[in-house]
Amino acid sequence: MNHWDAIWLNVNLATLDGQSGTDPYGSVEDGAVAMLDGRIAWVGPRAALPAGWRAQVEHDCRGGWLTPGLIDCHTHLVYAGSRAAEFEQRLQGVSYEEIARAGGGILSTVRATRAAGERDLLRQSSARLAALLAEGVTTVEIKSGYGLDTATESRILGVARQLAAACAVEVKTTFLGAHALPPEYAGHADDYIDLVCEEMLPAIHAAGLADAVDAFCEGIGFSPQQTARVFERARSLGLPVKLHADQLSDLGGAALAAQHGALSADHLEYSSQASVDAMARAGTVAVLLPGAYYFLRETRLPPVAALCAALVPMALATDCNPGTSPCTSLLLMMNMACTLFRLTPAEALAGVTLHAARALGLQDQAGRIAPGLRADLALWEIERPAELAYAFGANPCVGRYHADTAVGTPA
Ligand code: DI6
Ligand code: FE
Repeated sequence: MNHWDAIWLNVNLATLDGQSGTDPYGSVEDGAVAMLDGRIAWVGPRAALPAGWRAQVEHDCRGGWLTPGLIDCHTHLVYAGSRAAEFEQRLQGVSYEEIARAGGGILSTVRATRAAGERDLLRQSSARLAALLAEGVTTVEIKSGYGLDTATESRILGVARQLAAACAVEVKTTFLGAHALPPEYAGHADDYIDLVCEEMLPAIHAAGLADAVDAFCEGIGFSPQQTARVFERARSLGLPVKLHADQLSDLGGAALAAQHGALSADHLEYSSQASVDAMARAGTVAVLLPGAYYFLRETRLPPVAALCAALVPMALATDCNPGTSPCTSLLLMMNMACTLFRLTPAEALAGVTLHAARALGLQDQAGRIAPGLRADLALWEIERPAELAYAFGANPCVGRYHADTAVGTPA
């Protein structure tokens, strides 16, 4: 008995499991974790290890801290080109919405992405993914939304699937056809939604390219009615939904998402108390995106106190995208969530593990160090877990272990 594939020793654990008021990290000092067949087989204090255990590989963690592998639950990381010129325009005082309405913004990235070949898209995206992984990320969600036609949306999601195969990372794909109105449908948004519902979504679903469906419900995006149509089609195909909600204005997006049983509602700067209450009732996770808040120089804060009071789980993500968050650091997002949104460092860590897993429907697979879950782990050279949110621009990750890489490999 107790013959394991690998064991981690000489280590402290932030398990994020069984969080209590006194220790929100679920800490185990001088702990041990064992893996069998890619799953966590044992976790606890080293002193409580069963007698006679054996393991093929012993990882000496040199007194560092092991956390669940980090989960970036909201990215648009497969795209081509850059929007540095728009950044310069915005710094001159032109707003994000003005740029979008003039045909720039998302549509400028759509032009670059449609023009890019698959290899080029893969190369540009791999570099961004590598930066995330270097900080201990083991699961990443990747959205489409820069194609806005069936062929390009499929190419983006296909590249996301290829990245998963190539990089020892769990990838969850999300179809975001309703991200912006493509130029060929200008003035005909309802017709584009017909295309999304009747052609794109069924084709992408049939090809097995989407794990979930998202939309951009906003003045410069799609109306609540159009969003509801996309959600109804997604649900009819058995796909879970999530939503870019209340980022620039309050269209009641988060409440709409909750009514459709969404896994998450994301951004939320303009969400009302009624939306927060609807999310709480539906069990919809709030995904906060401090990178977009910061980069757009937004001043309206997401309703963090109301979310906490309503016990809505708060996840954090990079929103990695060329227009509002050209960022590949989940650790930086943890710091910003504390400094800008007043989360605690423990809430920030839960936001990129425990709650991020729930935002992807993976709560039984990832996001905690607990028996039966995937052995996705990150090892940090730190003295206490709060250091992960405290230092910005530093990367104390010294090991990244992904369940599918047999016995786990250091970063
Ligand atoms: N909201 C965002 O922050 C990203 N998409 C969205 O719906 C930004 C996309 C972009 O500007 O390229
Ligand atoms: Fe986004």
